[in-house]
Amino acid sequence: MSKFYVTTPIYYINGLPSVGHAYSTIIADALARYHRMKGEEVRFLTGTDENSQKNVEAAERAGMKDDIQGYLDQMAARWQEAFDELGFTHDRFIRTTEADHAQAVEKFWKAVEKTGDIYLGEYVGLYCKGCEAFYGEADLVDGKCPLHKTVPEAIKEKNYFFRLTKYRDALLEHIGKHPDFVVPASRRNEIVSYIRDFMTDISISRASMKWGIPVPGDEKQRIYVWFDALINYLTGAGYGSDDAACAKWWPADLHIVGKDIIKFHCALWPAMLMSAGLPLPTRVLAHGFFTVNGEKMSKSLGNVIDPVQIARDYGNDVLRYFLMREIRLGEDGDFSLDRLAQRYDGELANELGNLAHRVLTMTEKYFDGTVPKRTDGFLAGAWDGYHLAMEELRVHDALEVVWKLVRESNQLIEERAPWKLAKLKEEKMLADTMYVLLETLRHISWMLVPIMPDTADRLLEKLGLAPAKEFSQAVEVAWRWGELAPGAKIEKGEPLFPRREGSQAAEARGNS
Ligand code: ME8
Repeated sequence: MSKFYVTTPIYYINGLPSVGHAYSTIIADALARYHRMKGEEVRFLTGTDENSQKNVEAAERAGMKDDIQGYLDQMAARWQEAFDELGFTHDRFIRTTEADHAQAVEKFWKAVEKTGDIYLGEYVGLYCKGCEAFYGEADLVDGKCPLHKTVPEAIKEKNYFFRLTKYRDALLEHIGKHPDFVVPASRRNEIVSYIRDFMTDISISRASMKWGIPVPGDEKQRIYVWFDALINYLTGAGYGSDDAACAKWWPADLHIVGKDIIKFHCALWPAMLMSAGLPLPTRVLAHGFFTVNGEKMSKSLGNVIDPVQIARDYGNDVLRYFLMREIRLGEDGDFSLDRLAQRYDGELANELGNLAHRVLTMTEKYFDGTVPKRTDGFLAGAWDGYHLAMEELRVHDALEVVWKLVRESNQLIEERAPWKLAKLKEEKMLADTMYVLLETLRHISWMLVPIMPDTADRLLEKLGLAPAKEFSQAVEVAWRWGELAPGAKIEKGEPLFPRREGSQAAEARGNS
């Protein structure tokens, strides 16, 4: 049986999850669900990056400077609650302050040391705490960090260094040979130019910090947070604690990251793995960043959107749908509550919700709520297009395939006008039309399983079927045309997407 090991970045917990953090995790969740649906063994890892100076400062601000771990415990618990409420299906929520992670980091450090890739050197650099990274003068804008607009601190100390430049050629060769290593292609060019022209050895310990994992053999130094954080992907596979699990899950099949952290994932991380003698992850998907109503989402602008609140207002599936539909995976985009409301009214309530409602109502009316006799279908190519899009990490295109079916079905209703067929007693044509519509709805449900899991199960229930995960045969059977059994009872129930009070669609309906 093939396996799929997918990860998200581990998040800093100096604040609560924003819709940006939810975005990476939603994509990972959708892909995890897709591979589970296919019957593969899946491991989905997410969690929190806790050995960061940022978290320490947040603890100090919260009046918990003497109990940093207590602060982290509280925050990690709040992140876990949020992720549970959002319905994420991660197999592990990893925290880098956990014991098995410290163990993995120690083992990894020693492996890299043994290769001769760690040396002691003097570090003089400009450190941005916001980024947890050093900058060269040339990287700064008006002497400030380009991301955080703060003046970085000048730091001079004896540090351990990692011989990153030793891996320059090997990294370029790997990326050249595996065009899929960095997706999408636009990011690949960016990373190649960084590796070729800018990459230097990096300092991987701090003498000045008190929080973090101690350097093995030199307890006065703490391991640089990024060196420790990246190793979480190995810890989550079992490295350092469970060799059999690690052999099964490593290498990861997919790391999902935002475009802000690709240097770490596509240069530093693979070089670290090469040095430790471990295989590299198969793919790194760098998704884009989104703004909020055209502006960067930031605490100082006070425009950080809380994903849990949106999910409470609209439902988890609506948040998932919006993020995966509005933003082409890999590109930048904008998050706007107006756009979300528009898509809800137009695509979810009107197109999908209405389709289900009309088809089920007509089945009740003309066939006493039972599925009519089978007929041939018209799904040609839809599943192929859907699978290809999911495999190539174009979730937006997979949704496009689904919406094409939704629109074609609505169009079929208009063209065939079942109410006219009923009047004219065109029984065969009426039965064929209704079977095609019901069976297409069943296929739509299955395509939505990874993307809008609650909606998929509700729709299956309306069609008189069990939830997707209770399907007892090979899933390919569910994807075949004609599996909806004639004579089965449907269950219209409540609308999938109730009209919102005050929405234009609701007003239009009220006026008609
Ligand atoms: O970088 N649009 O953690 P972090 C899209 N701890 N994605 C966004 C976003 C936005 N506006 N804002 C945040 C770190 N993200 C490190 C990672 S991994 C070994 C260590 C997402 O809390 C995106 O995935 O700053 C980005 O890469 C991540 O949150 C950064 O989270």
